[in-house]
Amino acid sequence: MNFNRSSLAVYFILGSQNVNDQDPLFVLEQALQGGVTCFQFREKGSGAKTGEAKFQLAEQMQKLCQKYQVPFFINDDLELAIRLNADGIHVGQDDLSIQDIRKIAPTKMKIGLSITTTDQAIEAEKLAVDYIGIGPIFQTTTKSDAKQPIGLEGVIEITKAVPKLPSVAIGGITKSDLIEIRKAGADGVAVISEIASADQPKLATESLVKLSGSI
Ligand code: 3NM
Repeated sequence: MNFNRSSLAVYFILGSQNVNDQDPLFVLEQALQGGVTCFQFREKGSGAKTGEAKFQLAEQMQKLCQKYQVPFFINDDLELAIRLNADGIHVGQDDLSIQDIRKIAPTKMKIGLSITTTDQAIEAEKLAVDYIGIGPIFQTTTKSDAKQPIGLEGVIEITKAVPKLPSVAIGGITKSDLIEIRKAGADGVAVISEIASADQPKLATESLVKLSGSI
């Protein structure tokens, strides 16, 4: 598995709590067929699976990502990431620290960190994480404890401060925002609803991938 800046172009995040009637594995495979460039398993919030059920879903999702050769990240569960030998782990500001992750995780495991401010981005660069998730950009109903949106101006300010650090923008992003977000300096967009809540997740993904390829 190869992970680099371009892996962030169309970054899909999903947990079983993000789908209504559909099978999360079906939605993921549609997204993979549509061309997502990175995937994060984020099983969090009300109704989320835990324990063995969470492990089994993660394992099946990882197999799908391997089939399509798409990097597989786990959100905020280092034990699970290690057990599955995931390509990467993604954490927030209040989760396990990057230093603690490095003490336990295999050195090749990639690390992503969520940030909202320029100071946090500068700190993330010092910590030498592999990428930052900048957000929330817009209002989102998917994450109940999301911070105040920072808008495109926030993306511009942060990516100017840490131009060498790969970044993906997140929070309330739809296809009509993709070009502006890339122009603002982010290497890609991370979405849940735009794909998971679409009538046709594969088509929704293809739209994002096409726009991304037009830049
Ligand atoms: N993290 P949607 S916003 C998982 O700001 C997540 O760090 C955010 O979902 C952050 O694409 C968010 O449906 C939810 O808005 C993204």
